[in-house]
Amino acid sequence: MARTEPLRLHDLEPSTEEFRQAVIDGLSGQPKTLPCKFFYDAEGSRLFDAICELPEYYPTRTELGILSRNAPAMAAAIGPDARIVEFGSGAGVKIRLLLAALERPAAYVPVDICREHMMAAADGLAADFPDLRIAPVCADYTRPFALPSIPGADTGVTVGFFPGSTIGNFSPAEATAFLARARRLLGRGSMMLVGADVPKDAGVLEAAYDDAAGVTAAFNRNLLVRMQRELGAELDIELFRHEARWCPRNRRVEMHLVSLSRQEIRLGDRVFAFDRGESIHTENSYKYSVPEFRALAGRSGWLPAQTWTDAAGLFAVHLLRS
Ligand code: AVI
Repeated sequence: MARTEPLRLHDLEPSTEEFRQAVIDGLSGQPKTLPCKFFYDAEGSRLFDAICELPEYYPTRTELGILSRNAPAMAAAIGPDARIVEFGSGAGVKIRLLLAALERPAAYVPVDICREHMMAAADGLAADFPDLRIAPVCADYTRPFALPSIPGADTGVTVGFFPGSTIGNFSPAEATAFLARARRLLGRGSMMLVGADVPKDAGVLEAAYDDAAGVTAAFNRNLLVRMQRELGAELDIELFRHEARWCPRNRRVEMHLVSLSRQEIRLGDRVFAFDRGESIHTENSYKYSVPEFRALAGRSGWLPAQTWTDAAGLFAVHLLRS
């Protein structure tokens, strides 16, 4: 199929109003929180791509290694004419390894919260895979959404692709609910490939989330930049410090913005007071051993079929069958 039309976008990007409400809700609570999905405006997506290149941030290169070594086995398990739905498609680097190995992939549906970033990646893929039907959906995939119908791409299996250990940014209960929802969305006979980071040494984990070049700190503080620019919030970014903490009890890395002094953030007629040392909890990144993740997938109705890891067991990619 030669491409003649520009890509048609299904657009459900969160509104500024939704961001404002999330900030009001999150800063009114105790402890203060902000949802990590708001990291990903154009600048946040650019910073995240830079994080993926950092020496300390092992998940991306480790997962890329697993995918490149095992893409033929994954493609054999999936079969021909597959439709791939990628949740949080971002820069679209990993999907290329899978698409290149698959036999006649029929369609690709990237789903991402950042329209600009996703469309740039989808345009690049369209140029490199001219026979692939690409139907981008700009949506918050933590909320229900519908898949676009793609004429001519309905003979093979539908496969959800969720790499990068983004599943770890949900709580275990949310992750179970998300996987169950994805199973219903993808339909009968579907499969899912999920990347999940594995617990390891605290020093390795904390360095991965607090790199020497300060890119992750800028990524975290970009939430404050967005609050100023998009919501007109009055705050002093310099008075917040980035912190990453490995919490072994919860098996998660937490990211925080810690207030360096007693201060206030003003948003319209709302005032949010901070004590010195008080933080905004901005992200959790849960880590799962292979058996822990397979058990979680099982609780959401999937059958864990195969798992691929690297030699050091730093990261795992799981194939689930419905
Ligand atoms: C997108 N997600 C899987 C990343 C992670 O590792 O939890 C987000 C991230 N936060 C800081 N560095 C990377």
